[in-house]
Amino acid sequence: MKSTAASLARHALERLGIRHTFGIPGVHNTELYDQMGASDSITPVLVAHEGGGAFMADAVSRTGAGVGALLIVPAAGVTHAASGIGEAFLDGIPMLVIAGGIRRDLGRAYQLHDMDQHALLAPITKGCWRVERHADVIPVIYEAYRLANSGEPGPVFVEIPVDLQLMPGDAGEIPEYQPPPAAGHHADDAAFARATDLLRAAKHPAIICGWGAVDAGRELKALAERLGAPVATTLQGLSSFPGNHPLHAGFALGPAAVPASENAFRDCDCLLAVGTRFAEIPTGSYGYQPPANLIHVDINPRVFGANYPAAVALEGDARSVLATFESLLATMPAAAARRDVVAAQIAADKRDYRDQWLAHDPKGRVNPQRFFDALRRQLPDDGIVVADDGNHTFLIAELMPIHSPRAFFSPSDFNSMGYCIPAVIGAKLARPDRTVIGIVGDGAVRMTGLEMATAVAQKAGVAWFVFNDGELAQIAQAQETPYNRKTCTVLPELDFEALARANRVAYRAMRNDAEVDRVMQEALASAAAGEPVLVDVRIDYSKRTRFTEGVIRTNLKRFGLADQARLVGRALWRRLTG
Ligand SMILES: Cc1ncc(C[n+]2csc(CCOP(=O)(O)OP(=O)(O)O)c2C)c(N)n1
Ligand SMILES: [Mg+2]
Repeated sequence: MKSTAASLARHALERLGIRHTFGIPGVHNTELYDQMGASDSITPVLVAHEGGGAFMADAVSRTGAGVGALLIVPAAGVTHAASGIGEAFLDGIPMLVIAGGIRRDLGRAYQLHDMDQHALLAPITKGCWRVERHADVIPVIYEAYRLANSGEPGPVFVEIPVDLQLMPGDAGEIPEYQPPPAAGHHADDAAFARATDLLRAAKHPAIICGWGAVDAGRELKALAERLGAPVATTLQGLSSFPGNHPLHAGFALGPAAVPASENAFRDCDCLLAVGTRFAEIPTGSYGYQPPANLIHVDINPRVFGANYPAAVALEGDARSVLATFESLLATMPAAAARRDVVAAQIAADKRDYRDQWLAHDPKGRVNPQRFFDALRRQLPDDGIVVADDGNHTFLIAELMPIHSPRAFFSPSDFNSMGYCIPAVIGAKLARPDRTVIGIVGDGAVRMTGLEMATAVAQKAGVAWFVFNDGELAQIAQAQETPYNRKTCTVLPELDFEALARANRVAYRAMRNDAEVDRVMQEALASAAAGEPVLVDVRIDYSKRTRFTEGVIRTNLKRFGLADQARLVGRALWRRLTG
């Protein structure tokens, strides 16, 4: 049978259940676009910028309802998309990236978009392919997709040269897609025995979970309750354990953590880490020191010992490993007394921290705790909250309990600003049944804000809350003490109402505490009615998060005494001299 590579690619994507592709057409992929446009099951979504498209695709995958796909031009489309591909790579999110490739049949050099895209993408993808003949189109897409979804997931890249897209060729035998085998575990009985011995013997066991545990909520709850163990989460794993569970201690570990977590983990003598890599954010720039009895569970064995040595390392899928723990510990009496003590302390610490925020005078602006109290009251339990990167991210992590799995997304380890506005759209397209809202900094809005028009075009009813403080706060706050100057972190003014109007989305201002409930209600009603809305939140940033304070302290301690003296001296001098 003779087919064009474009029609073969469409067949593969339809079989894989891809429902949206994100990108922009160009001369190297219009044939692919024509095919996708003719498909009954695939909607090719036109984005404003491929970077936004990549964040949308990433968010589709994070919902768990399918895998996000990009359809982009070579070179310029690839470099634009690279931030979103990099985010998916470091955060372990599957993504299928398809780009056209230059013609190989002309024998000409210096064609448009001619560059080695594979060299560019190699460090931020799990695998890259260039299809060389028609018969390989479907097998290569299937192989790439399988790799994207096996082990620790991640993005993959397939280049389809434009001459193959345009011309029919021998399609060969069309295979069926074979999904990767169900993820189990590769740990032996002896390792499980050592781990369960440590857990049984521990006086203060505790659990930290990351995104790798996001689908293991039931198993985590059962284990935490049996052990009477507090549970902290990473930033990316904020939705891996319900924020309203009595053993939920909160975000991060150590001196940069919320007080409930710092206190609950202080005497920890055995730490069970599930689906986390002890990366920079959850450890507060490595200010946290785990106990020697560290049991580390992860699907990717390269994470073991990367930052902290594990007493026992168990390679495997979180659900599979935790289910095995559950059966091995079935005879252990539940530590009910410990559970009650731990839960009571967590509840008291959370109350106290919340009260501290409520007591802080927002000086006529919006108090962050009042904002998140209203959001939690009005958002359904399974509503999806999407963050960008900045001070607002850590406010969410500390002040907003997330109740359901896969209900919080953030650009975590690649830490790419510009994520939120497009990711909200991707999440809503993948889960039209869910309420999807974004919380985004006024700096990040500038990067991908024109993607709001894409929500209108796709009829995605979503709400974005811009935390409007006039600064790149997360960095400005870190400049304040050591430099006493804010070089390049004070933003030029931007008219958000005009930006909303230009994108044809609704606009609301939330100026102070008195307006929080009403404006929140109006915004969520607008989103529910299918009308995207931008909410300009005059947020008060005068109180620091625990995270920022903890990280600044940890990094200052890292300098030797002489350098500390030099930095403090410079800060004092600048304070005196202005
Ligand atoms: C692409 C990119 N550029 C720069 C940074 C560095 N950075 C991290 S947070 C931040 C401030 C973000 O400012 P804004 O969006 O206003 O959020 P806020 O901190 O004020 O809540 C910056 C510049 C980054 N993470 N990503
Ligand atoms: Mg800001």
